[in-house]
Amino acid sequence: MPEFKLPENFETYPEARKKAFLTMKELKEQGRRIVGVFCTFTPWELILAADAVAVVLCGIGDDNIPAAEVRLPKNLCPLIKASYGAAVTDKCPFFYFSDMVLAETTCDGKKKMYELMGELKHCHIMQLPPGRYGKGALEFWKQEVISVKEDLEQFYGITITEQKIRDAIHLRNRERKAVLDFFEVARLKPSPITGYEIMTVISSNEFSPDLEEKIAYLEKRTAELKNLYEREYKGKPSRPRILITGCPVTGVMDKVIKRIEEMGADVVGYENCCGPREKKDPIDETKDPITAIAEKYLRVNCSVMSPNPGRLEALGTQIDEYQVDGVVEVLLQACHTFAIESDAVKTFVTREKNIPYLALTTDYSTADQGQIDTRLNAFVEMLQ
Ligand code: BJ8
Repeated sequence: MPEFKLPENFETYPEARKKAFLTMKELKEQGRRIVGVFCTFTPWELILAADAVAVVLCGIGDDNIPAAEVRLPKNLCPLIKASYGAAVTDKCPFFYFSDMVLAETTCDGKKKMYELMGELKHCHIMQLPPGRYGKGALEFWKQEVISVKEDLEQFYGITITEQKIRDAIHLRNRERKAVLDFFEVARLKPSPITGYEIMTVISSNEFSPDLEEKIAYLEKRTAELKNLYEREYKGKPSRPRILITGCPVTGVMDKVIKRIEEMGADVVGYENCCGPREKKDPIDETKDPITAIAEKYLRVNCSVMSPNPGRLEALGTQIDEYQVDGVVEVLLQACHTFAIESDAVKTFVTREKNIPYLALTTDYSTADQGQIDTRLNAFVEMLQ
């Protein structure tokens, strides 16, 4: 069995991170392939078809940001700085043990950061077309999907067969359904699970190398929660129900999500990449698999796409389905695409859906916690 070294400063790491390092080390020692990813546009099916495990590399803490700011500007999105900082300091077990990184040209900050990350590890960068409706966008993107397949084959010295891709699509569609059903438990009123717990379950399962195990766990948990609702929640009054939209929130869970729930409201849904955004949209299993993969990922409703009307449609559906009373938009500092879209989101939420909206611009530090608390408190009070 091959031996893989831990980083030199391993002993200084907090317990949770040590545990994650040891799990990843074990995977490597079992001979598993590991590919780091960042974004919802990434075709995970190809990674699965290469018999590799996909691990998410998005940084969620502010401890490695100073190391990132040695080369990156201070006024950059905290997600980008935290991701690069964790990689460059060897503090992210998922980056450390990844064989390669599968990245994408979404926002300008990320795509330029990947150039620096490429100095540390092989980064395959998918070129995303700037819009999904442009002439030739799908054909261009399809070629990018093919180039991912070819790079995985070359990097690992393997052949990815069409059958392997079809099997991966089928398994991932089943996983999507299990994750979606779990998210949708919070459509029950009152919700038998907090938004904080939802995200804890989703993110702790994200790195599960065994998708069958993950699906089984989520199905069991969903059934348990539905039973719990029937026994203890049904017919009881509901607290105000809040939907989160905007940038990914895994780096501000304690700062925003936990605080909303401590103040007396329930976070029932996420209209962002932490939520069911892409889970609602399975890959067509009847088509040529590469075309089906390209079509599916080009439909992701991210603000980096121009125009991006699908996001408002999805937001409207989620507001109705989850019986939402108010929307909180989380904008990570210096995220221009979501910040610009927030004006349209506010107008849609307040004028078309007739419910209150609050935008919070924040980063991964705790410096603005007092200010965030004041604004959230006023918002929750207004809903009560
Ligand atoms: S599909 S949301 S995961 S790009 S890094 S855009 S917050 S400035 S993360 Fe994203 Fe893919 Fe879109 Fe989803 Fe803004 Fe920060 Fe850029 Fe970000």
